[in-house]
Amino acid sequence: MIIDDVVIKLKAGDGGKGMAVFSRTKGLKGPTGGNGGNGGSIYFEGISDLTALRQFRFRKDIKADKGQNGKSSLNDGHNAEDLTLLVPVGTVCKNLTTRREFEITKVGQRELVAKGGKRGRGNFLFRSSTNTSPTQFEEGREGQFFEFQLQLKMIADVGFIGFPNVGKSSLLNELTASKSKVANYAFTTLEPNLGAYYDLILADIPGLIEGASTGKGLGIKFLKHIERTRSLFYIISAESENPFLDYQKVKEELNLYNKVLLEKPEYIFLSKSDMVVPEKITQIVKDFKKSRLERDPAVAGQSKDIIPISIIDLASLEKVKLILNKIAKEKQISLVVEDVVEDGIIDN
Ligand SMILES: Nc1nc2c(ncn2[C@@H]2O[C@H](COP(=O)(O)OP(=O)(O)OP(=O)(O)O)[C@@H](O)[C@H]2O)c(=O)[nH]1
Ligand SMILES: [Mg+2]
Repeated sequence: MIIDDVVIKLKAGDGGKGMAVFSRTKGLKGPTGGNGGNGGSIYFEGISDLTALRQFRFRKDIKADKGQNGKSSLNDGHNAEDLTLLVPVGTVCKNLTTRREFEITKVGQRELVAKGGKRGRGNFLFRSSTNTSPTQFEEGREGQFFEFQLQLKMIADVGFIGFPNVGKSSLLNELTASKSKVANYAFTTLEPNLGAYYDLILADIPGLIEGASTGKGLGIKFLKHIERTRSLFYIISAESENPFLDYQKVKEELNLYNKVLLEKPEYIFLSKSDMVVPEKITQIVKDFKKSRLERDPAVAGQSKDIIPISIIDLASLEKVKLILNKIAKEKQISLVVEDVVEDGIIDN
């Protein structure tokens, strides 16, 4: 089970207390109280494991160690170790106290999220020409305490969307090594499934139903996982009474959730094409194109075709792969451009 939204409490370690002590030993006479150690800080660090938020399921109170108290004979207490929590790339981290928000976008990215308390000074450091026997010492400072909300926005390249039972998981399994559960009833998929097609991450999300954007079915919880995708694959069943209406209903749910989803390049597939006679497929494809030209001006510039596919028709799956190869190529180009911009080679 993927954990994608969790609130945790972070308490950085307090600083250790300074010591106030006097030595009577010859050669070391006077104040010899050591300083405390600094408290441990807490960091987040990005990793590629999308399931990493699972560690917080039963571990919501996280504390870094305190610094050790100062000791006699000028011995300082040890600094506490910092604590590093590994969170998946694509996690939006919101400090609920300060409202600061940032995102972990890269593997190895490290962010300080709760600073450890500073050490307290021992009485040795308080001596001066006017006070050679200070009794002062400091308590360590408190480590920071914050509540954080961690939300995973998966970074998939292609999102599969459509009504329940249209074959989204079956398609994912055919294209990747994913072993998503497939069955002939609605809501078989309860959590998003990911699969890798070479360098592309494909995400199959639970089926949407009308009203998903307002919380019906399982839909809305998972729509955030497709906010970041490069492209969307709409999967419409050939067994549907009205494939174009299905397509429009799914789009409307996306529109109500976040208009930006409609701006993504889209590809539309007519699944289970083997269940319908070829003449009917031809008719659906023709009607679909016509309706889309008339009623869907938002997709100007995109292909208006619905592409028949079936998991038992290998030639049709090859067509899907050609599209994925094209998306993979575009991704490579855009990653190179992003790197170049980041390295400052392109500078405007
Ligand atoms: N004949 C035929 N059956 C298919 C095809 N693709 C999927 N199916 C069947 O359709 C049913 C639903 O498939 P799933 O892949 O579970 O559908 P889904 O869209 O993931 O469903 P949800 O997870 O409920 O949203 C299963 O019984 C599949 O075996 C296809 O191309 N042809
Ligand atoms: Mg499924």
